[in-house]
Amino acid sequence: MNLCLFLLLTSVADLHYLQANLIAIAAASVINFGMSASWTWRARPSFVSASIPESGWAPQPPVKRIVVIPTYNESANIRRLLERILSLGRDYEALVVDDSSPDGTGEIVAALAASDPRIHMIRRCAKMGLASAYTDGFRMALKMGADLIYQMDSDFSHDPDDLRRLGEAATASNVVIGSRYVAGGATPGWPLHRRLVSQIANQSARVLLGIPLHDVTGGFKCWSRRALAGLPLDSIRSTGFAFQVEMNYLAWRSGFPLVEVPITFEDRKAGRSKASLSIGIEMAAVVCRLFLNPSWPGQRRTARQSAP
Ligand SMILES: Nc1nc2c(ncn2[C@@H]2O[C@H](COP(=O)(O)OP(=O)(O)OP(=O)(O)O)[C@@H](O)[C@H]2O)c(=O)[nH]1
Ligand SMILES: [Mg+2]
Repeated sequence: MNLCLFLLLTSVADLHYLQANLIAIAAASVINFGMSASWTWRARPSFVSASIPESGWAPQPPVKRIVVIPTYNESANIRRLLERILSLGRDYEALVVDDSSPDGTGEIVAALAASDPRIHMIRRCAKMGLASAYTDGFRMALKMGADLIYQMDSDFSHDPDDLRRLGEAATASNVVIGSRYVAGGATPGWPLHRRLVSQIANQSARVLLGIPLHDVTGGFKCWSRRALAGLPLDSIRSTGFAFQVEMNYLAWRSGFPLVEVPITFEDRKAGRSKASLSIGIEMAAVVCRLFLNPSWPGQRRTARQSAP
């Protein structure tokens, strides 16, 4: 497997030998370890049927929808993004969680919020990572009385128009994931090596943790109030993008059915990505931690008991 991957990466993706070899070794090890573990010596995690909440959700209009958007240096995108979200309807509100972006993103949002009561902001004093930006935003959205809480990037990788489809699917299920890897989903323009890395991360998380999703690492989601309030957000230990996997894991272990809605993920056109090698390493570490220590706080407190 290692050799095949190595040959594929050097011939098709045109990677340097050293890079190709490292990626091939890592991928082969993870796949090998995952397959051995799940099929030979590890029992699958099991549900406690009493903890599975009803999948249906019957919102009473007007529905309060809050879109939580973490930002760091997104001044090129944020104004247009907020306009697009708010144009979807009066029931949409936006909550930006900005980490004192040096490029003035926070000032733009503050100015817009001064004239539009549907725009809110949490301003944090320094760059503290995606995970805590989201958990702070989720807690605030719940306090504000949101019925549906959406999460999305601010770089137009997630199409604001898809919020409608995610929200519609949330009437049948408490947790809706925008998925690049179900029929109808797409990642146009991605080079082969990026597809490979993304697939390896997804398959590893799926096989090792058993999360029944095609897109475990994506960040475009819609949560019902019931689901989000039922998750032990205080137990999240990720700081970066691994947060997306950890939240899916918590939701699944809480017994919430996870529904995937196809999305097209576009690469950002403006601003700079914050993705880095250390974030990738954290993702691998979080998957290993959850795999090796499948006990988690939600087991002591079922979602049905804790949801308001
Ligand atoms: N508040 C806050 N937001 C962050 C932080 N890191 C990233 N973000 C935001 O999280 C979202 C996703 O980050 P991106 O840089 O687009 O990373 P990505 O989508 O994984 O990578 P690309 O596909 O290369 O864009 C963006 O809206 C960022 O501005 C952070 O430390 N704090
Ligand atoms: Mg992005």
